[in-house]
Amino acid sequence: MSVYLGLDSSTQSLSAIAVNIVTGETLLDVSVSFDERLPQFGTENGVLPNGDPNVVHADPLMWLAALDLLFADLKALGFDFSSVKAISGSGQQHGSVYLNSRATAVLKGLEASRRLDVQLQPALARKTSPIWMDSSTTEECKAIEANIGSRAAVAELTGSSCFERFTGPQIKKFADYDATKYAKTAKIHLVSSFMASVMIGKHAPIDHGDGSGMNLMDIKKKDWSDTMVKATASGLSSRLPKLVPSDTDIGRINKYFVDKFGFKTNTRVIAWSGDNPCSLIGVGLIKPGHACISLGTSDTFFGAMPTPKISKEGEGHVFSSPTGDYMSLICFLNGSLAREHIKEQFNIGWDEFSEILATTRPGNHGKIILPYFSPEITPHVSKAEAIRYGLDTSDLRGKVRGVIEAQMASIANHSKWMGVRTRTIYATGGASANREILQVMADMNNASVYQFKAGNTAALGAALRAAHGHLKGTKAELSWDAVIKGFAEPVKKSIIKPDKETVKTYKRFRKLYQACEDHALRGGEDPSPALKEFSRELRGK
Ligand code: ADP
Ligand code: XUL
Repeated sequence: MSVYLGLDSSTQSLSAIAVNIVTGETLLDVSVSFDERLPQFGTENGVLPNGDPNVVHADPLMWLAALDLLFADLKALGFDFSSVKAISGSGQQHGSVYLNSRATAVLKGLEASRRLDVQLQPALARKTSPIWMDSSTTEECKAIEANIGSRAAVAELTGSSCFERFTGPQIKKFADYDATKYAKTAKIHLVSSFMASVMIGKHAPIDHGDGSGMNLMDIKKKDWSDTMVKATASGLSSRLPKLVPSDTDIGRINKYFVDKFGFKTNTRVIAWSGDNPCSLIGVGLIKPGHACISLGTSDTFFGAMPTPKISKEGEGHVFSSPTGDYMSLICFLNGSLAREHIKEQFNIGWDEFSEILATTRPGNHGKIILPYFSPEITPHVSKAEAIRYGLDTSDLRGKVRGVIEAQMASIANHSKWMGVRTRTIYATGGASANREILQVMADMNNASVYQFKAGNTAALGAALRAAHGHLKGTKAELSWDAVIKGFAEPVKKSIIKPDKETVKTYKRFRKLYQACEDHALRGGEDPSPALKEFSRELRGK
């Protein structure tokens, strides 16, 4: 059997997909939701409640408890762990885990009779992990950029200017404000390398893909940038794991998993990566051409790139891709949680949400909402506040359409810097199941949109990366084209075509949306008269 397992440790859940690379079958697709299955950790949507909306942390022990639970679920389903040749994984990007000097011994000596979270607890130098939703490090970003010289210089060096959620600024904050605990920190992992460390029973390296999201890696040399490391925190260099290419075999599986679940002792582990680099593979974007929009907890827009092209506006990122090339990425924080905010405010289900989208008119009668229910990453908004133009707070139908049109206009407007005319969009992530949302995506971008069979393309990408990495250098080596064939392909029949009339309406809408953004964030002209005019035009149609 040529079975490969991909795990995805995301914001709200841990998922697994297993594939048989020879027969082309997907053998399982399961998930453990943190809020539902691990209520003892007290999370809301996977994160710890905090009085300060800018501070967003999670408990790394919860991710381990989820791993025990997920594998127990697979065992109960009768999954044959001994058939797995290699495992890889995907982690929510940027989040960091701080381990003390006991970690090495703890990782090595994991006992199958005891829970993972209980065993790892004494190895934590910091109880909680700041994750990608944290936006509390503006000061640190400014300080690092000043140390380097400018925002543009940091972007040129690392592929992104300093972002609050990126690991470097987060480490700086910890080192500056919690110096005692920082002194006791022996290794700082990303979510991906932390989970991989547990899988192999020793400190795992960080792959180039996830390493790109730290403001610490030289994006062209694909090695730690001494300049960035020094500008971030003293003594950081020795605390960083090694960097490796994404297809590196990082070791055999820890005995813990052999004894407890029945993996073979020679099951290999391939370096874990970030969820977006994994999704790039999971949707088959191994070459430039198409773009993918992932509607997960965050909404992301990404695509493959042969050489690094950096956003002048400082909004996007360049990451190393699992194929060894590059990928571009833009992240919008107010994704699923903003959609859910409206759904919960009016206590409706996704069916009703979709029905409203299907029965309301594009352009929303000139009503616009800037959906910053949480501080936003793109565009940069530090204060959580949804801003409404002509939209009543109790207007259910207007708000449902408003939030989706806002999200899709924002993605279309803020991805212009890539200079790519996107005619085909691959949609993935939990909300890509919703075809009414995808219709707005198609119309706003004047592009055809396709869905995927696998809901979780990050876990699928991890499974395919496991196969690619494991077979590399053997007689059975597979090209990326061969690896993705039959798995990471959109469902042809799922095509959603743009509607010509709506495309025209949205061309104008995108400009008006931009005007609202300029007014709210940059002191631009009041767009209300133009919105009224737009509303009159819509009525006349
Ligand atoms: P992540 O991997 O970031 O944890 P997922 O990609 O699994 O997130 O997406 C989960 C989200 O998908 C849920 O939070 C929910 O808001 C959204 N979702 C699920 N079904 C639908 C639907 N039919 N319409 C819109 N959103 C949906
Ligand atoms: C990407 C980002 C998010 C996380 C969580 O830069 O912050 O997409 O990876 O999914």
